[in-house]
Amino acid sequence: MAFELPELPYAKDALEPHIDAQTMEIHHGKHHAGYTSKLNAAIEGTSLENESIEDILQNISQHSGTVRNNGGGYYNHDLFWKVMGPNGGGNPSGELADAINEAFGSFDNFKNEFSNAAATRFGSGWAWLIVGADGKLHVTSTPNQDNPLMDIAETKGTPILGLDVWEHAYYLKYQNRRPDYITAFFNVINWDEVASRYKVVK
Ligand code: MN3
Repeated sequence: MAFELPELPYAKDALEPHIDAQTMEIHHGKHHAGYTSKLNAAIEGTSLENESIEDILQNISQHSGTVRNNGGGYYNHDLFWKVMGPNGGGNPSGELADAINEAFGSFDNFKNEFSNAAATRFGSGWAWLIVGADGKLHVTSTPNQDNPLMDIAETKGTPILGLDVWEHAYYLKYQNRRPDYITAFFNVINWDEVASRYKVVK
């Protein structure tokens, strides 16, 4: 069974002005589509066709670099689209807000730590908010299309928020100004989605 490119949960221009429509169109329609089709080509005719993407990622050390890069790209972008939205931004509430305060001291401290992880990831990669094996929230980052579900990740856990800091995610609008893109991301985070993911994992 092949993996399918998920539809964007909103219009391509819905995140304007923070993330522009052209970037969304290319990022989803070309980049994410490319990871999906390359993942499918790499697993065709193998036992991985019957596994969930999470199971594949959790045993990624046993699979090829092609599966690692494209399986990560498939999963990471699916999460990325869903944790953003046109009515995003603001602050989390409820038990997610409590967990952020407990782990980082305050929402502002979390925001600084996450932004710093995104800004200092050298080259291409992702910044994450994860639920670790200890049940607590942590900020981490990974190179390329790796993610914290992978058994090879330095810091493992279940991601509930992710930010793509590959240049393809921001260069058309922000050029080399990655920090401006990171600031803009906080205006489109769908905290309800992040909170419901937290509820499932914790
Ligand atoms: Mn990307």
